[in-house]
Amino acid sequence: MAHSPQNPLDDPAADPFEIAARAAADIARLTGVENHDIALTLGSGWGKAAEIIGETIASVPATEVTGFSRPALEGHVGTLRSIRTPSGRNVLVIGARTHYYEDHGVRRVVHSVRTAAATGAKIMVLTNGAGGIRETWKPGQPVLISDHINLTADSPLEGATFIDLTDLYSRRLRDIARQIDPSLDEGVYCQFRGPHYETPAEVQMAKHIGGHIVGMSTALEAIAARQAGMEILGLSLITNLAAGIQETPLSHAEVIEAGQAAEPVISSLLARIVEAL
Ligand code: 8IG
Repeated sequence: MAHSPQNPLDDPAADPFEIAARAAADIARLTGVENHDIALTLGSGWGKAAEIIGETIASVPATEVTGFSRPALEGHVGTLRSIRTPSGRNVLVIGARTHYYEDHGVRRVVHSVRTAAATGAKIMVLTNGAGGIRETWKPGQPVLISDHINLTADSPLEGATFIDLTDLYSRRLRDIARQIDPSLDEGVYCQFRGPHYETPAEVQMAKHIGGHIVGMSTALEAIAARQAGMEILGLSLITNLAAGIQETPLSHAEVIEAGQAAEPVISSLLARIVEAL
C-alpha cells in the first residue's frame, strides 16, 4: 500500500466494540490464553509489578493486536502480557496506554479497556502517576482513587448512552486494597487534558471543586470500563505535589525519578492487592 495502514477505530462508521472483540480474539490466539479474569493498566511508576504478579505466559507487541496499531512513524506502543497468578487467575497486563492528549480521539484512548472486557476480564485495575493536591501526601506515595472529576469535556460513550457512575471506583475493591495496606489514603482524581501540567490557579480550582489528585489518563478509561460492565480499582502513585502545592517547579525528570524510586514498593503492593481481588 502507498500509505501506512489506518487504525480501524478511525473509521467513524466502525463499531468500537466489534473492533475490541477482534482485538480480544487476537490476544487469545497470540497468547494461547482464551480468557482473562483481571486486567491491569500499568501507568508511570507501576511497570515492575508485571514481573512479580505471577508467571508471564506470553508477551505480545501491541502493534499485533487490532486497533492498537498506529502509523509507523509514531513508533512504539508497548506490550500486552498474559500473566498467571499463584492462585491460577489470568491477568491481562496492558503496558500500552494511549493518552487523550495524543489527539487520536477517545476511542483509541479506551480501546485497551474495551479489549480487556472482551477478553472476559471482570475487574479493571487502572494505575497511573499523578500529582497530589493534599499537602500531607509525599512523592512516592500510592493512593486509592475514590471518585473522579472529568475535566476533559469529553466522553468515551457515543450517542445517547446513559451510564450510571455511582460507586465507579468500587468500594468493595478499595476495601480489599486497604486490607493489604491499611495506610492507603484515598482521593478524588481530576483528569485534565494535559500534556502541560496545571497552573497553580488550576490546581486551586481542582481543590475547590473537590479534587485531591491531578492526572491525564484515568477518568475516561474508568467510564469505558463501567460501560463494559467491569468493576474498577484505581490507584495513583503521587510522583509530585501539584503545581503551587510544592514550592519548586514541576520537572518531568523528577516525576520519572520519583516513580522509579517508588517502583519496588508499589509494585509489590500491587501484586499483593491483585492476589487478594
Ligand atoms: I506523574 O501534576 C503526573 N501526572 N495533570 N498533573 C497532571 N498530571 C500529572 C501530574 C500533575 N504529575
